[in-house]
Amino acid sequence: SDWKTVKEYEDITYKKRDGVARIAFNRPEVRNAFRPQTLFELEEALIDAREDTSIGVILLSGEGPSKKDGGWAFCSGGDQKVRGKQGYEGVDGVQRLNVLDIQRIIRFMSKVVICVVPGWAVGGGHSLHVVCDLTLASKEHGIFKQTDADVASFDGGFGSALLARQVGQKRAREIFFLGRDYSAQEAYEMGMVNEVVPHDELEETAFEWAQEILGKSPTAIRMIKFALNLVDDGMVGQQVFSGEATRLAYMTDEAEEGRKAFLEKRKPNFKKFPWLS
Ligand code: 1HA
Repeated sequence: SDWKTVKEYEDITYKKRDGVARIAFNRPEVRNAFRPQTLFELEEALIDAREDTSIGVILLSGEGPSKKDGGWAFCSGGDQKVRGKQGYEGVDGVQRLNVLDIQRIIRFMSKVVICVVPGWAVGGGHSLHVVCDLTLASKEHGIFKQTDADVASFDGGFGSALLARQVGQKRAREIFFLGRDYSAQEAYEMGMVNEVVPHDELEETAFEWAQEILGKSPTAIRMIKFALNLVDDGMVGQQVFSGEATRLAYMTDEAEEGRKAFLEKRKPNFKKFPWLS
């Protein structure tokens, strides 16, 4: 089947096809920089995809190329034109750092998020790629760059600490302290990109990766994602992982007895359930 647009937005595109959701930044003239509105739209789409039980994989990408100069981008981070003293200013006049909400949704989502990088992944856009479960990048146009220290910003959370888990401490410091450009191939060699793909094949390859994942056990994929997060996510990691354990426990006869007993206003009878060794 073909991609079906879920909803028309101003700053993003959002489509679904065969168990896959594709959400893409759509401000190619500014290298897909985000403003608060972009992130509110992204949040709504991500939550819609998360709540849709027919969707197992989300592709996060950037539309392009720019009509101005033909440049490609995944995302160039916060829109510096709307940056104020307390964050990025929305049309409501409120200044926010709401990309952090997006990072948490991706990190704690019970589905796989694949970052599809057709061009620049820069600043807060670089950090979004870091927090996604997998990254596929365009061989010709993919460029990774962490400009935070150039514009006096810093992602001291997943954007840096998780990056160090992926590429090692020395490389993470180099990426942040020098802010150089790294090709898709260099990013692959550092361990922060899963595959370098010819530009023309990037979208189809991402869809194929998604289809391969969709052939797996949803429970196993969820448990592994949250298990891999757990060690770095502290008590929230435990909460998220344990939530899945609770879900599995709910599926047992033992849990059923507990629920039934309450509703039937009687004492639960757990006698038939063994104290496993
Ligand atoms: O670190 C955080 C946060 C940390 C904690 C909590 C929240 C956070 C939220 C956000 C961020 C950040 O994202 S800070 C980092 C912000 N981003 C940047 O510093 C990247 C700025 N852009 C660039 O370095 C370059 O534009 C580029 C490497 C992405 C692309 O270079 P290129 O290909 O040479 O294109 P360029 O001509 O520079 O850009 C094309 C157009 O896009 C320009 O506009 P024009 O002159 O045509 O009018 C350019 O101004 C615009 N543009 C690019 N990036 C941004 C942007 N406009 C606004 N904001 C941008 N980020």
